[in-house]
Amino acid sequence: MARSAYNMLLIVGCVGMLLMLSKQGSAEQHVVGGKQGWDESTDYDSWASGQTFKVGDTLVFKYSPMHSVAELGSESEYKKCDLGTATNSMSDGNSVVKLTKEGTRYFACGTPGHCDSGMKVKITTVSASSSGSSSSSATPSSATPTATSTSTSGATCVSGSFAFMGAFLALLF
Ligand SMILES: [Cu+2]
Repeated sequence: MARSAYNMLLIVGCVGMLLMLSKQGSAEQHVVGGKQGWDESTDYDSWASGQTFKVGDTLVFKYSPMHSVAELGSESEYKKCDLGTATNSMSDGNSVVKLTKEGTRYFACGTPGHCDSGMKVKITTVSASSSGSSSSSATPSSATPTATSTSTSGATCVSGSFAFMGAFLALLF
């Protein structure tokens, strides 16, 4: 009797915690380039492949005044670093871009020569409901962050269950 009540609580607490986590984790902020930020020394392809960009997430470009951010209209402009038709040019040093829909967007630094030396990034946004696993087939390296977040929420789930049980026991006695 007591044992099954304990199990029930564990399950209810666990499910509740996971639901809360999935709601909180729905909109993420991606600092482009990670700790390095937006500069010439970062490998943006490998940075982007380790991230899952979902509709509703935001990109944050952090950079010094020698750089800027310009959005390019197409894959070919991105490949050629053709900044002639760039839209949405930003130079405030802390540029926030909201990913409002699925698809691929292209960004490059507007300072002459920087895009050609690799200061550009391609962001592919997936629907908010798709899990990290759907994109992991295309980008194998995203498997690592997915595994990390799963184990983190697992640990939170267990501790959350104990907190839930504690609250319940406090009500009883
Ligand atoms: Cu630059």
